[in-house]
Amino acid sequence: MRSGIVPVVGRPNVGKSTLINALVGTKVAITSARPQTTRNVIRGVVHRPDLQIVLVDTPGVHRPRTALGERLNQRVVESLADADAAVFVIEATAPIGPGDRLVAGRLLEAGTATVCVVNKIDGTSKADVTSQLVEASKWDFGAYVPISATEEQNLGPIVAELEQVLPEGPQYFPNDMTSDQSETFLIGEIVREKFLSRLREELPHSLAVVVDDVEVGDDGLTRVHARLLVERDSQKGIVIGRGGSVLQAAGTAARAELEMLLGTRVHLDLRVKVEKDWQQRPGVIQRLGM
Ligand SMILES: Nc1nc2c(ncn2[C@@H]2O[C@H](COP(=O)(O)OP(=O)(O)OP(=O)(O)O)[C@@H](O)[C@H]2O)c(=O)[nH]1
Ligand SMILES: [Mg+2]
Repeated sequence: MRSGIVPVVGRPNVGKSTLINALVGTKVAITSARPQTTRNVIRGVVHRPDLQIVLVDTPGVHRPRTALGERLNQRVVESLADADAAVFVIEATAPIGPGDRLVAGRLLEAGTATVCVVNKIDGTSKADVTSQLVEASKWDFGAYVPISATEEQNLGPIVAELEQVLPEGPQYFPNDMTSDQSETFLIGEIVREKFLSRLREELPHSLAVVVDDVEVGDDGLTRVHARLLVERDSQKGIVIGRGGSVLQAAGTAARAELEMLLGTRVHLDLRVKVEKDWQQRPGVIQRLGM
């Protein structure tokens, strides 16, 4: 069989995680309109007859302002070191910028066989997509594929291109495994996703979710205990919202999705805790698996 490790790279918010979920066929990574949603290196597996593609979701490459930011960028560069190929995602809805060029430069330096994907073609005109493809082809990557990850448009050619460049190799994951992350990790991420979409500006970057306990009861009820970490006292109130409105709405949305994921009823116990400047503290970053 052909198989390989394929990092999916690009600047924040271009749709890397959305694309991985679409290719894998199930949610392995959370997505949001906020940049820097992905913080951990997550593997999602595409299974086809005689083909296994291990997609590696990576944090968006950006200018680092914190210890966490620096660590995230480092992860991306490291991910290229043992890559068999890469998927480089840019978006059709915005001009190619310094962030895209930075990632392109890294890929060309590393000499990784790369499929350049122009995402979000549903959000702009054909003419814009064409000019973006022309602009991007100056980088001279092996293949270019215009797609919409949300509409699942034109994803087949990505798999076909990767199949051509991947070597003969082992089956890395069993057939029924689509991600290397634990259920507990995904539970925490789903909770974080529901808050990201409800919080504005800088706060999303200050939020982390720690799942302390998942108890499966005999009564068909799963009890999930999680802590929401924020960096400052002032942020605590924002995460809770006026009269508990944010906590309530995000909690309800998270519980609904967790019930689908786990196939049981779910009781979600959320606490908000201030952990001063956790992003600057390597100990905390490590504890969160980042
Ligand atoms: N219109 C449109 N929006 C998309 C498409 N793909 C992704 N998005 C949206 O773009 C936003 C970012 O998507 P993500 O998948 O979280 O992006 P990412 O590259 O993983 O972002 P980071 O993890 O922050 O680096 C979300 O709001 C998605 O719904 C697409 O094909 N079309
Ligand atoms: Mg992501």
